[in-house]
Amino acid sequence: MGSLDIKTKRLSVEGKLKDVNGPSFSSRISQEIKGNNALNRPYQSIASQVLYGRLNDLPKKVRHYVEDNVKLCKPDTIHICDGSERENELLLYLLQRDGMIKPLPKMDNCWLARTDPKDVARVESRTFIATEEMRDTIPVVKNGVTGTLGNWMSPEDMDTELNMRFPGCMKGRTMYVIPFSMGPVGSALSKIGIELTDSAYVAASMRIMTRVGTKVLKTLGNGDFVKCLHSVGVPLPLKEPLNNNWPCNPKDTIIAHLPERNEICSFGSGYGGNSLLGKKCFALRIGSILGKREGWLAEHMLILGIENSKGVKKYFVAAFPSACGKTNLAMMKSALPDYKVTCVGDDIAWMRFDKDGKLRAINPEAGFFGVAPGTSMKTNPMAMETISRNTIFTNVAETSDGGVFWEGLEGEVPRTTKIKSWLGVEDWHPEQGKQAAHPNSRFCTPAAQCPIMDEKWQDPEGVPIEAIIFGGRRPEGIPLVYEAFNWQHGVYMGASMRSEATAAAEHKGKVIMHDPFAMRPFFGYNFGHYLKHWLSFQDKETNKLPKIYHVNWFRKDKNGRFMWPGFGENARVLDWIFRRVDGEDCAVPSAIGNLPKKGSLNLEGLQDNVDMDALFSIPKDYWQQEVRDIAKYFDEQVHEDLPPEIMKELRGLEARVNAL
Ligand code: GTP
Ligand code: SPV
Ligand code: MN
Repeated sequence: MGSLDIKTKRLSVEGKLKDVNGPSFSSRISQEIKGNNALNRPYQSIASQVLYGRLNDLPKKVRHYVEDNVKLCKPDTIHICDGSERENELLLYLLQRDGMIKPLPKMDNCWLARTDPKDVARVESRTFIATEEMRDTIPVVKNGVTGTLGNWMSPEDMDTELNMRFPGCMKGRTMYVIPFSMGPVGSALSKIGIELTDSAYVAASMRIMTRVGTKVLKTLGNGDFVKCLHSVGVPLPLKEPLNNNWPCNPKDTIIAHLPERNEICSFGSGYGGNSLLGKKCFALRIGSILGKREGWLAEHMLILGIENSKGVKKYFVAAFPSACGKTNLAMMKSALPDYKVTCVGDDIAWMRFDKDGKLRAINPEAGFFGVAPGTSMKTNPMAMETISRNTIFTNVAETSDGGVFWEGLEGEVPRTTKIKSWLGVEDWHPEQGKQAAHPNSRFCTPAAQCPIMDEKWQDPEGVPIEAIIFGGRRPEGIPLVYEAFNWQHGVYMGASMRSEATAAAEHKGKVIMHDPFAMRPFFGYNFGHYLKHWLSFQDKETNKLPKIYHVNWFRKDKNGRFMWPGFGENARVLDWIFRRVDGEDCAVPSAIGNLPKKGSLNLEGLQDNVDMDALFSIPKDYWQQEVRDIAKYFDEQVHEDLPPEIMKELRGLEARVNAL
């Protein structure tokens, strides 16, 4: 229990039996390179390098993984994380000593890190999945088209790439050994990973984002774990000076997943999803593969509880692309006094149908790595309270009185305070035309500090899900909310999601991108097979399938202003969904799905002047173009791997839109 016992199970969706827990990259290398003394050192010789923790306390498999990688990466010293407070103090001390963080005296145990400006977001173009069969990882695209649903490499080519990077990459540095659990320690739904990293910033952040420490090792015993190797890729002594004391190697960055070996190897970036390997790499990419194999779902979704004044409570999940509102919805302060929202998770959901056919979800994480800009007492007071202590901020601006600043906080800092921008510009003013904080600047903060954490947020059984919500940034054409006719139509809605690009990855500009299920950067396997997996849940009669919705908080008017106030006011949409799930007759069919009946959206007390007709309009031309774009996307990108059910849904939509 708690560990990964997947040795003999199938990996390939197409049905080939494969060894899914093969030797790690480092152990293969050490077997291959004969006659290299350093690599052939006996295991015992690394014990003297351990400065913190005891090698002998590690389960044998973990010890071997550490030993192999010490030989490969050649760190000077080793620190085995125990999760204690003493350890946290040590990490923070070392990070300050090295100039990677500084204290924020206005706040309580809060810290500011400024990165090299070249290392500020996930790097999708350098993120790969290596499997024997390309088709296990990505759909075969139409002739002449460049695939956009993930990057594949053969395991042999990947070995070559890794071999050019990892040998000796930790010279002069400390290797941190981080045993972590995704999900409550010991829960049957949880999984364990071991991250080896040469970044103390990663070690300190992983302690916040996941459950780290000795307890995890006890639960693991001699079970299998996801092997997570990370290096900033800057051995010492330095060849050139660092920028902001932030080691990184953008030129050689690679984020590699080897699902057949249960392994992640990430090189060159210290930031976010590139380096905190429990998050996107494990909980989504490797997680979705495990989910396909074992009959569950790993999704880029928040989980929230919503309770009405009669004490009736429901749980919803929602998938929005990166920087499109998950954290905000997950901990919203409802503008409707009749409702209370509680937070289970803000980014990732692991879900499975239980034996009674109820869909249950856990949040595999223990912290929030949330977008800072836009967060304020007005938009997200719960997040503001959460981040007031024990928080690591990265790439935000700082105030002269030792606090933080970013776009959106203009009304909450005294005018007399001076602001230093994330790039170090001392007397920053908006008139200078540059942003104070990087648009992907973030806070890393313990979930337990959020004042509205749900009482069941750590329940090993998970919470029962009654609605699934999809959404994105759609400036045009897409109504505030609509409901799928049924599960299959809902799966189509997820598949056809699109959204404006954001700063969470390297994409430039505000182009509208396809982002099916908000998972485009996070699919661990072929998107066509993923759709088949989602559709398969409707085949089991005992499954109580949640209703599925699409929302859009981001529609704009002619003047480029948001038509809907958003944030706490989104409770009005949750209320309508709540009542629909309860069976209330408050919807009317339209070409694209069920819309709220006139007057059924509770607008009582809404201060803003909202043009509801415009907000819910379904422009025929726009939707005809939408159907053409999606048909082209499916044809080119998913091609023969597109399940016929999805094409049928698209054709149905096309006919209904043409009849508008
Ligand atoms: P990731 O952590 O990247 O997965 O992002 P996320 O989906 O959690 O997005 P988050 O809630 O952090 O919101 C991203 C940005 O969108 C922030 O700047 C928010 O202020 C803004 N935002 C969130 N909800 C709303 C809304 O309802 N309306 C408007 N206009 N903006 C919103
Ligand atoms: C996202 O990009 O969806 C995030 C931030 O949640 S990161 O952890 O960098 O992936
Ligand atoms: Mn995210």
